[in-house]
Amino acid sequence: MSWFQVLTAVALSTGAFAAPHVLHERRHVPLKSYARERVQPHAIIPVRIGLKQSNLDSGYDRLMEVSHPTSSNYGKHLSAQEVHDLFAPANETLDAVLNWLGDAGFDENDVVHYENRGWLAIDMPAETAERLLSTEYYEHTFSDNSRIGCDQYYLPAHISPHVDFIKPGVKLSPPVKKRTLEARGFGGRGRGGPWPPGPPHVGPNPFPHWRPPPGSGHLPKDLQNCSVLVTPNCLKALYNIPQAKYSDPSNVMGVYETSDAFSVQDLQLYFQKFVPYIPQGTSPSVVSVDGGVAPVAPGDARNGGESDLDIDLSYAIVYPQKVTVYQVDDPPNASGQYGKAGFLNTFFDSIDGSYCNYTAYGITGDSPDVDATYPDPAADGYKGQRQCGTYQLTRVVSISYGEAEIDLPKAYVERQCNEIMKLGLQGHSIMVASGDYGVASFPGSDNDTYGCYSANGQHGTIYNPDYPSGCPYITAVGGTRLYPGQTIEDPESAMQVNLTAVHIAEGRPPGNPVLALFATGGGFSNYFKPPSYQARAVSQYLAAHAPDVPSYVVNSDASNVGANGGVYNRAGRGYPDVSTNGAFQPFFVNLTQETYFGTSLSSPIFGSIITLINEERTAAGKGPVGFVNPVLYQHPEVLHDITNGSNPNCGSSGFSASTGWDPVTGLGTPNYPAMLRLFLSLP
Ligand SMILES: *[C@@H]1O[C@H](CO)[C@@H](O)[C@H](O)[C@H]1NC(C)=O
Ligand SMILES: *[C@@H]1O[C@H](CO)[C@@H](O)[C@H](O)[C@H]1NC(C)=O
Ligand SMILES: *[C@@H]1O[C@H](CO)[C@@H](O)[C@H](O)[C@H]1NC(C)=O
Ligand SMILES: *[C@@H]1O[C@H](CO)[C@@H](O)[C@H](O)[C@H]1NC(C)=O
Ligand SMILES: *[C@@H]1O[C@H](CO)[C@@H](O)[C@H](O)[C@H]1NC(C)=O
Ligand SMILES: *[C@@H]1O[C@H](CO)[C@@H](O)[C@H](O)[C@H]1NC(C)=O
Ligand SMILES: CC(=O)N[C@H]1CO[C@H](CO)[C@@H](O)[C@@H]1O
Ligand SMILES: CC(=O)N[C@H]1CO[C@H](CO)[C@@H](O)[C@@H]1O
Repeated sequence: MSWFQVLTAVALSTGAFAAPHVLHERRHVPLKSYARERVQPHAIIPVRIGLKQSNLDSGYDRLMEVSHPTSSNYGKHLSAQEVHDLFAPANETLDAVLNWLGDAGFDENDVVHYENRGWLAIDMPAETAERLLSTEYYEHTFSDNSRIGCDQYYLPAHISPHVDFIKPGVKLSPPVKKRTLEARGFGGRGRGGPWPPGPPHVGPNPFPHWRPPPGSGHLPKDLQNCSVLVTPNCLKALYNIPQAKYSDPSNVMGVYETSDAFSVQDLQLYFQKFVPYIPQGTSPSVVSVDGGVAPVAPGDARNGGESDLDIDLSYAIVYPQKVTVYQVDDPPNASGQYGKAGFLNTFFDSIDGSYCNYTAYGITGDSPDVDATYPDPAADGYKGQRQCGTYQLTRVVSISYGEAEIDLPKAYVERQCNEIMKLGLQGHSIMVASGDYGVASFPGSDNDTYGCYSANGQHGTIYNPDYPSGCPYITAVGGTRLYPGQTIEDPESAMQVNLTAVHIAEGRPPGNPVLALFATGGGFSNYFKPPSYQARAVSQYLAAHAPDVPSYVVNSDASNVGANGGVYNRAGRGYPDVSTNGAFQPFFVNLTQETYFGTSLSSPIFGSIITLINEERTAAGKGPVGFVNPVLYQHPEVLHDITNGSNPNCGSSGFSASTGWDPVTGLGTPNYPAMLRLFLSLP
């Protein structure tokens, strides 16, 4: 360790506190409305300092270099080491921050420097942290947990430029919500019932009096009912997907899960009925991140459906290829359940080596409940060390979880998005479900029944874009559907299902009014601009098809969201990028077949299709496709443009699907043979 060698000769232990401070981060909306009290002065807070990384401004260009179809370096992905070296914080950044901590009286043994050089971890009493950052730490009480944070904090002027952000800080991560899980109590199980409550679903036969449409007579029997019961055969017919034949170990399909867990028996029932060539007993490998546990028994409260259906769909498309589940966080306090951590952090740590050694140093003790920390002191908690760089990430991973972008500080979101960029540089393809309530976030988000946003004089009328869909380095997947009179030969529409009406048709109570607005998530980020690969698509959409509602142009700290009565940011990154069917699909959960809805279904379908393309490229001696957006925006002709339907919410009409890219269905649904030809033609 050399950092004390660079200390100035007069290292005053008060210097760190006396230096002139500048405001580093402030919450737009102070958290005063929650019950809270000052953290006890002697309580130990695990402080994490995110260092500014170098070369991040060139990250986008580096990613385009390996992902854009016209680049001569297409497909020449970087190794993990090359990526780490490229972005590691500059030595002067590290030296400056270590000197500052040294001035404050910390010893080098107090500070843990994470392997990828992005983070410093240091445990300190609350009163010390408060002096260091000129702030006050509060413990905020929520219904089932409490989290620490502050409304703003300051750093010395010469340190601020070297620091991304500090945790705990202005970020109080909201409880992480599963795409479909947020519809808690909506899908048949009552409010207050078991957790997780499961994705929205209805009975096995949503249209009891339905008969195959007249135009379906010439179709094979198993394809006649595809408008009301979307089986794997229907999906394959819609997108011309052949039965898979490869199983190269490099192309195992990955799915991310937290808290929710699959049941082996449910998978078998699905395979038996809908994909009978998959042998009974087939089940995914489970990578347990920080104590994640799966599978569970069919009747377990954690078997809410999300994992079952992600795995069912992946196998149905990629078998004989294998599937790996990243089961993230220990069950009693899994982040999805108690919202203790940004929901992707522990996952990215486990595959990217940043949070190691956290508990190996420093003071442990009565640390208040801040982030998911391991070993977890809870009775059934995970007792091991936090995992860091332990696992290889599969080439493709599908994530059907998300939250409202605006609930996370911009710097936090940008930093996590950069991690996704680094994975793209290494040749990984990350898919995420784009959301299920149209232009709103989850019902209940931001204290709004419909999940809409309120600010700048507007109440529940501002659109509420999704995280991580707004990240320009991810492939956000929206949902589509057929209408009951249609067949697989008709074009699909945007996924928009009045679940209230379906409930009534089934003779059930109508349920929450939000269910009438169930529709594919889409819109424009408040934190990211349209990336260059998307800029033309977005401007064409806005020029020709902008909805008849006021908009705003977001400012650099996103504090003017909703200004002048605007309801969406017309200068934002648009999402989704692509879409696939996300309605009327049958799954077995807790041994019972029901019919499921949501972009949770769409993301694993699209990810599995990318896996098939990677397999063909492997067979042709080529590498993985990595980040697919630049190729797809350059060649929208390999997707079926979806031009019907919309995603209304927040008291207005939302956006409409239209010719070309739109913030409802993106570029459209896969035309597999055309996509394959294109990707095989690239180096
Ligand atoms: C940064 O520090 C490391 C280790 O002290 C050293 O090996 C490296 O050469 C330094 N890099 C630069 C650019 O000074
Ligand atoms: C299709 O729907 C009809 C009418 O409900 C039903 O009789 C038939 O069994 C269904 N076919 C399949 C393959 O599910
Ligand atoms: C699973 O089904 C069984 C039998 O119907 C039921 O008793 C149990 O409560 C169900 N489990 C959950 C979590 O819904
Ligand atoms: C949420 O809304 C309720 C009812 O409108 C209100 O009483 C409460 O203060 C709001 N809470 C926050 C945090 O805005
Ligand atoms: C949804 O369906 C219900 C029942 O048919 C109807 O009352 C309601 O107006 C519909 N809502 C929308 C937004 O279509
Ligand atoms: C277009 O979408 C509307 C709902 O927005 C639906 O009622 C209609 O059937 C769809 N038309 C076609 C041709 O798919
Ligand atoms: C992954 C990592 O950084 N591991 C380190 C944790 O700390 C021990 C002791 O200093 C090192 O030996 C490991 O390399
Ligand atoms: C099952 C379990 O140990 N749950 C714990 C999760 O964390 C909360 C505090 O955030 C505890 O109260 C629970 O006991």
